[in-house]
Amino acid sequence: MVSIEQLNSGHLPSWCPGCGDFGILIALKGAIAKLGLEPHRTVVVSGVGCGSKIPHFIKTCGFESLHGRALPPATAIHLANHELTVIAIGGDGDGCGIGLGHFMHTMRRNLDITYIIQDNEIYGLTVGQASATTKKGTITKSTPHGTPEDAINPPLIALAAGATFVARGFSGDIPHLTSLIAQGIEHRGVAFIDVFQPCVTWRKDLPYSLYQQKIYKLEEAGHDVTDWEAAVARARETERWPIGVFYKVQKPIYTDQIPFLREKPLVKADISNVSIDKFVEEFL
Ligand SMILES: Cc1ncc(C[n+]2csc(CCOP(=O)(O)OP(=O)(O)O)c2C)c(N)n1
Ligand SMILES: [Mg+2]
Repeated sequence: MVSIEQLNSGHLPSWCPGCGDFGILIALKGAIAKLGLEPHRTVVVSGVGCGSKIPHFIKTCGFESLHGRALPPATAIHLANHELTVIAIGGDGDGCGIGLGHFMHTMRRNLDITYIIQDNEIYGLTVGQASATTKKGTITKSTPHGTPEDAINPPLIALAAGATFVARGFSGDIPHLTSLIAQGIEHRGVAFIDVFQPCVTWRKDLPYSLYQQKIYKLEEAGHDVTDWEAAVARARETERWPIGVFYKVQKPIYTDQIPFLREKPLVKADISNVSIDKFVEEFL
């Protein structure tokens, strides 16, 4: 068992005061503590961005990758040792812009990993350009006349790509977000969680109070999490913003379908009889 305090890395976040990433960090630590995960068997993998600094602030194994590349190393770590708990996390720019291909392919593969998008609807670290989730018409540093493009809807992408667990949380509701992350980690299969994360510096037009006014909880609305079409309809809502679990079903996971991975993780495979020289000769 590990407490939230024991998950403190000793490095203090340099996020702006009031940043929604603080709530996500607390919720992630809370979920790991709640599930009793062992820090040395838990890996937090990120991309590049303000939010992607998170592996520095949590005392588990961690890897900060390149921009848009949280999911490829997370996939590799999982496939090398699927007994580890792998949590990939990154911004909306990271996952819905440069990393969108990885996002969709990871969802369709049903790898048993969790992917969290810190969705502040802006490129935070590079000081305020519109991202793929910035809503049409929004004025940002890079779109002084309002962004002309329709925004990407991350839960809808995950549902379309075949994810088996799709949820949305709000960094201003830490107990609810903690529960969603814990449910995502516990889910056998890929779990996607989009998190409304206010950016208090570059999205002053999207404050905590607006989220609080707009959001409602799916679990209080009689939503059936096994109904894909109902999940799609909820994910497409714009007047009110649902949070909670949109969709959750069981399907065979990736590693169960590969005979040698079903038996044991790759790191435990006996390679004493494998001649590396033979491979080198063949491939070089
Ligand atoms: C290949 C590459 N392209 C662009 C950048 C510059 N860059 C760094 S962070 C970032 C966007 C960050 O936005 P987001 O992923 O939403 O994270 P946030 O800072 O909002 O948490 C960009 C474009 C980079 N580091 N690498
Ligand atoms: Mg962002």
